Amino acid sequence: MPEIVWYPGHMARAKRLIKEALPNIDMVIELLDARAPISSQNPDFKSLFGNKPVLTLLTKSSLADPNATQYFINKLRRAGREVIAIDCKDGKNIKSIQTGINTLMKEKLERDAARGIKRPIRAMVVGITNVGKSTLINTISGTKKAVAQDRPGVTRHNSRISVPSLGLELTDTPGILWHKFDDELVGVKLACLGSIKDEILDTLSLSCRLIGLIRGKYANLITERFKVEFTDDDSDYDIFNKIGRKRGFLMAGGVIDEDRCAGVILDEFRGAKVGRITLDME
Ligand SMILES: Nc1nc2c(ncn2[C@@H]2O[C@H](COP(=O)(O)OP(=O)(O)OP(=O)(O)O)[C@@H](O)[C@H]2O)c(=O)[nH]1
Ligand SMILES: [Mg+2]
Repeated sequence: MPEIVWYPGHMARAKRLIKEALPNIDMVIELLDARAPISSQNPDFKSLFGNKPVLTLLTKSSLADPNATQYFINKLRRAGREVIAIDCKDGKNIKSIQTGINTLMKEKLERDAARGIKRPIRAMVVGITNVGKSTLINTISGTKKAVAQDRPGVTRHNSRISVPSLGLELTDTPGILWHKFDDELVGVKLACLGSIKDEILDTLSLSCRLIGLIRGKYANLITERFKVEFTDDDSDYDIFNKIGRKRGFLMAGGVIDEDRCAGVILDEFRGAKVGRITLDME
């Protein structure tokens, strides 16, 4: 698979904007995609956020394998992290976010109360592109102030949204990736999730890599969704071809329309039509 050019210039700028805003925030809300809670974690995180309290939210949890989500929650909690699995589409655990924030900010809230001060908690929402930062802010604030769309790189500037009823001031930030993936599989997984622009990807290779990632643990979901049978002897591309034929994605001469088939496989995975699948596995 050709190298993915995933670090457009605007991300360096976005990272700078985040750094500049940090002194004026009380805490960080870190969003990880529940379908890849390890791969969607920014390795520069510690150096970026230093000692700020961090609430970690696993987003889009209705799309992820619930057993895997529980596994990763336990793992992150054992590492001392405050973590909640949420979903903005079905509202799962949205109310618990406030509790998580208050737990982390307990000392500040008590200090302010003792002094008779009432100040909002200033939280910055960060995470990779397309993980759901703007959607979360809209969900918490009950507004549509943050622009949210199903493509990466929608938010380009920091913006502050006040939620006086909850005593919160939320900062939406542009999604950032990091400069180099130590493991190229991380890049592949983030691309499968839709966090890297499809235009810069070879979707045929990507959809075959996706099949490769999920065929072991979730072979039954591939069979059920696409009505194809396969064995260990089939390559990922063989399975791709079977899916294309079954769906009738054929061009003149009976050749598979690979672009169309790849697009459909990626779309149906991203929309969890194939099932609830987590790409990080341990
Ligand atoms: N199913 C599901 N979809 C979600 C959830 N949160 C966000 N989405 C979808 O994910 C897509 C991206 O959401 P955004 O809120 O724009 O993501 P973002 O992190 O702000 O993205 P950038 O600004 O590009 O970095 C949209 O199509 C949302 O509807 C969720 O909890 N569940
Ligand atoms: Mg956004």
